[in-house]
Order: sequence, then structure tokens, then C-alpha cells
Amino acid sequence: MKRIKNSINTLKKNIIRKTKKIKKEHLIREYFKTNILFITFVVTTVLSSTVLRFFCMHSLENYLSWKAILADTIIATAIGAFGYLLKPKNRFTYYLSFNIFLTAICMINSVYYTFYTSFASISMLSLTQYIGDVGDAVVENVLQLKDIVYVLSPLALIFVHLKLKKKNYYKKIELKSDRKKKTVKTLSAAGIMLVIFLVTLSSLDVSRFFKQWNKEYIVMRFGIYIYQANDVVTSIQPKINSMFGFDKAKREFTDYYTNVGEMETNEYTNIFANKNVLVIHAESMMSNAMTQSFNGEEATPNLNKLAKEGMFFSNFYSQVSVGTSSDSELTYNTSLMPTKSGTAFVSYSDREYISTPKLLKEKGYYTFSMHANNADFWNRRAMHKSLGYDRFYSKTDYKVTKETSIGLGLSDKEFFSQSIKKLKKINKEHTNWYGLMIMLTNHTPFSETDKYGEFPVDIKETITNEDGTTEEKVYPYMEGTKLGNYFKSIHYADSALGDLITGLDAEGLLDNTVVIIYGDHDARLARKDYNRLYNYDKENDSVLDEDDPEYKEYDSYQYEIGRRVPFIIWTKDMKDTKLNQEVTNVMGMYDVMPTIGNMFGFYNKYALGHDIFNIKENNIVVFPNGNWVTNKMYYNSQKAAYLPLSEEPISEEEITNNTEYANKLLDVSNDIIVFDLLNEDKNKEEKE
Ligand code: GP9
Ligand code: MN
Repeated sequence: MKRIKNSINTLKKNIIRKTKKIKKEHLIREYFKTNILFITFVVTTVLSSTVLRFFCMHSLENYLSWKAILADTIIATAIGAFGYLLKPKNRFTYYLSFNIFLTAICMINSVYYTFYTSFASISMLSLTQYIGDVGDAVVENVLQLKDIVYVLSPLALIFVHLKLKKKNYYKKIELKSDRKKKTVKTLSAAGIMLVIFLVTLSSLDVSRFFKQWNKEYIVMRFGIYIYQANDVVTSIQPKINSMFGFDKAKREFTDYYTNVGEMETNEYTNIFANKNVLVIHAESMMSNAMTQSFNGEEATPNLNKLAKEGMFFSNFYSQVSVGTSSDSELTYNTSLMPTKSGTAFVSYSDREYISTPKLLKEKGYYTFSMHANNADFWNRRAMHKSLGYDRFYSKTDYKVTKETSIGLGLSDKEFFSQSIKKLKKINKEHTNWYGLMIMLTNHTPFSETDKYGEFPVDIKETITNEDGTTEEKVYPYMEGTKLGNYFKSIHYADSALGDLITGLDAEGLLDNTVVIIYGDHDARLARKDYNRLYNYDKENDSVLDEDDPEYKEYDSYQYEIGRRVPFIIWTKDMKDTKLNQEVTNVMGMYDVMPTIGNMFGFYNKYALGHDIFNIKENNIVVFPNGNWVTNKMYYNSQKAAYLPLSEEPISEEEITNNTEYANKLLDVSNDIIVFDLLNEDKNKEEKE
């Protein structure tokens, strides 16, 4: 009897369990059946963001981290929840509008990343006026299939909608839906996911989120949508920030400079006093190109000659952020770093800067800048005034014709030749002058190869046949590749430099002049472009296999180190003197002002860099994204990992100290610009 009772009980329990399971399955099925549009919206939105991370950051670890996927799901669910407030037939318009908006965010960031290796910021919106000018460069160099693929997201939504409409789906679900209840339930689901997301955040995640400069890290942890929303807040923050928080910034600024003393002298102090200065801003000129030759011909013979005769800094880094050319001008002239948000040239041209032109002006120099592009590009018209140039010769001061133009505008050869005439006049009228010439031709996408002149980037070999006859064999190598075109373009720019030096000499303009050349930033080519250069398999005209013993890995560190740019100080009579030397200690653009300042006899207490001849091997170069490099290592702050550059041991403490130093320096630099801390009048006002 007892046994029968037990069996009945077990049977009952089983039936209840089964019914519950069926009910649950039915509910889930029902949910999927009646929420198709919402689910499609969430899935397509999350997919777009994931695809973006995949295309942009597959070289970084964790680029497909579940945290970012969860963050995107939260955003999509929360937005989607409000769709339930509408009648089913109206929901499609709501979801499609948001889908298009969010897809556009992904697409813009995709293009932006290719161009700047960073994510977009609305603070750059004011720069869209320049897009017209570099339009071709963007289309030719940037817009690729990977940027267009996002269009599939709204298309998928439209497709699903049309299918549902055909099946009369909206009418059917109208009867079943309690709109408010569904909104609340969906929002609660988003809320629960948000709690899970928040409790899994580390303190590093939180601090980086608020700082917003480590954009890749934020996109990797928080997804693109939260990144972009945060960007909107941080982009309007400079305006708000400069209204509040002044006291704290001022305090930190004062602390930072407490122990900075007066100028230290060394064997180079005043060696160039009263000499004229001609600075060449060499567009996209990279140090690696200087060691590159094809068929025995150097890519940059003229630059190499100047480097050999003058002072050549072979481990020199540009420290640009999204402001590229303009950032390098800023750091070169002021020894400050680019701003964390927006660009100093565009957003902060009204601030007070202590700059090389200004300090030389105090010594009686006439200062000028020359660039044959539109004066408003990078807001130079305003910013060159702020930097202390007496005169800015821009496009309207040059004869620019179609025949004399290459790429973005007037060709470098033509620019230099017209500039020499202007310089002759300046030299007559002023005892001492300081001038900057900004080159333009060697600018991405390096595609007008027919205008650069002959420079084959192939491999030619003479082969002796068995019968003793010889023939020439040609392997295409870098011909037809973007990097190959870059070498052709740089060879042109180098030749223009050679002509400039000859032209200046012919006019006697080199007799009392120091020529300073800096590469403004790297060529902004993808890492994979270097693979063929270093791993060419000429027999098969392809790239060596990764397992080939000859294969040379070009990892993200080598890529970063490979972004070095040349820095050269040269005078006509420097050859074979003690000044004729290669300086191998790492050096950054922010070290230029203190280094040449010592040579010309001026000093800026607020410089963030150092005179390389005082700091020597102890130097550290900080990058705007928080990475830094010393003689000993390259440290990547997003990966929290490093590449050793010497045999010397590296301690944890050293890494922590350098990272703290880098963060402090970036904070102080940003505060100086945002709060206008070098503006004495403003500081006086604050004191009163
Ligand atoms: C534009 C030129 C190029 O005038 O300086 O700027 P970039 O694109 O290199 O920042
Ligand atoms: Mn540039």
C-alpha cells in the first residue's frame, strides 16, 4: 500500500515538474514569438558594436570582452524598452530611427579609427570644415568595405519588419500586449544587467572611464555606445571645467613646478646665440624610411646627408594625439602635450602660451610661419598668432595652380622655391629671424605617384645564365602597395628638401642660419602594410608564411617603436665638429624647446620636457594615451605590458613611478591649457 502511495506521489511530482517545464518553454517561445522586432533591434545593435571592436582592435587582447557586449546589450535593451510604450504598428519607426543613429555611430568610428587610430569625439565636430580639404584622402585611404558593412544592421531590421507585416504580426500581438507592463519588465531586465555590469567593474575601469583619454580601453570595456555618450559629456566638460575646478588645477600646477629651478647650463649653452633659425615641419617623415633603400638607392639621401653632417637624434618620438600636425606644432613650440579632449589648436587657441617664437621675439627676432595650405586648416590663422608668429604666410601668399599642386595642395618643391624668395626679403629687412616652413606633399594617401618622379620600389637582380649571358630580373616587391607609394612620396619630399638647402645656399641664406628639421608624425599606415616590407618572398611574389624561419614578426610594440620620426639640427659648418653627432637617448617632441632653448639662450620654466643634454639617458617620453618610453622599455598602458629595450633589469617600482609621472604630466599639461594657467593677467584676477 505504502509503495503504491509513494509511486503516485512521484508520478504527481513528475507531472508537476513536466507541466512547469512545458509552461516555461511555452513562455520563452511565446516571448520570442511576440517580441521579434525588439529582439532584432537588440541583436543588430549589439552586433554592430561588436563588429566595430573586431575590425578596429583585433590586435589587442580582450577586444571581444563579454563586458563590452553586456554594456551594449544594456543600452540596446533600455532604448528598446521604451519602444513598448508605442502601439506595435508604430514601433518599427522608433526602432529603425535608433538603429540608424547607433549604426551611424559605429560607422563614423570605424572610419575615424582607420584615420586616427582612435575613436571619434564630438569635440572634433568643429573640425568637419577640414574634411572637405582632406576629402580625397579620406575616401581614398579610409572608406573601405569594413566601414560600409554596418549598413546591414538597419537592412536586417527592415527585412524582419517587412516579413512581420506580411504575416499580420503587429495586429496579432496588439491584442496580447500590456504596453506599460512590458516597458517596466524590459527596463527591469536592463537594470539587473546593469547591476551585474557595475559590480564587475574594476577601479581601473572606473578611473579610465572618467578620464576618457584611453579611448580604446573604454570601448573595449564599455562598448562604443557608452563611450560615445561619455564623450559627449567630457567634450562639453572643458567649457564647464574651465568655469569650475580652477582652484584644484592651480594648486596641482603650483605643486608640480615648485622644485623646477632656473635654466641649467651645459656645453651647448648659447652656442647658437644670435643665429637665424629655419624650422622644417616635415610632413609624415619617419626615421625608418631613412634606413630604407631600393636597388642601392636611399629613400631619403638628402635627409641622410643632413643627419650625417649635423646633430641627429635617432630615437626621437612625436607625441601627437588626434590633432596630428597641429599637435606636433603645439608640442614643438611650447613643450606642452596635446589636450585630452578636442585639440589645443581648435578648442584652445585663445589661451596664453609660452612659446619658442615668443621667447625669441624677446631677443629681437622677427618670427614667421609659412604653409601653402588654407590658413584656417587646424585653425592655424588664430593659433599661429597665439604662438607668437609675427606673420603667417598661407595659401593666399603663394601662386598655386593645378600644375604646381600635388595631393593636398602646392607641391613642396614649388612651396620651397616660392618661400626662398620671401625669405630673401625677410633676411634683408631683419637682423635675426625665426621661421617655420610646413611641408605638405608627403601626406596620406600618397597616391599621386606619377608626380613624385622615378623611384622604383622593386628588386632588380642581374642573373647570369648557364651560357654566361646575363639578364635582369625584376621582382615587384613594394610596387603598387601603400607603403611602397609612401617611399616614393617621401623620396619626392626628400628631394624637395635637397633643393631647398641648395636654393638657400645659393642665396647666402645658410651663412648665419641653423636648420632644424622634425618629422611631425608617422605615415599613419596600418601595421600589416609593413609585413610585405619585412617578409617579402620574392620567388613567389608573396609574403612569407608565419612559420617560415626567415619570418620577421612586426608586433604592436615594433610598430609603436617604428613610429619614430627624425629630428635634426644642422648648420652649414657643423660637419666634423663636436656638434656633428648622433644622439641615441630617447627624446620626445616636448624636449625640443628646452634643448634648443639652451642653445639659443632662452628658457621656459613651464616646459614639460627636458634639455636632452642635461637629462641624457634618464629621459622619459610620455604619449597622450598614457604610454611611455625610456631607453630601457616601451610601456603600453592599455595592455599594462612592456617591451624591454635594453638588457638592464626592470623593476615594478620603476613602472609604477613612471606611470604616475606620465599621468601627472598629462594632467598638468591639460590643466595649463584648459584653465589658461600661464595667463598672468587671469591669475592676478583670480587672486584679487
Ligand atoms: C594640413 C597639414 C596636414 O595643412 O598640416 O595635417 P595632418 O592631416 O597631417 O594633421
Ligand atoms: Mn601632419
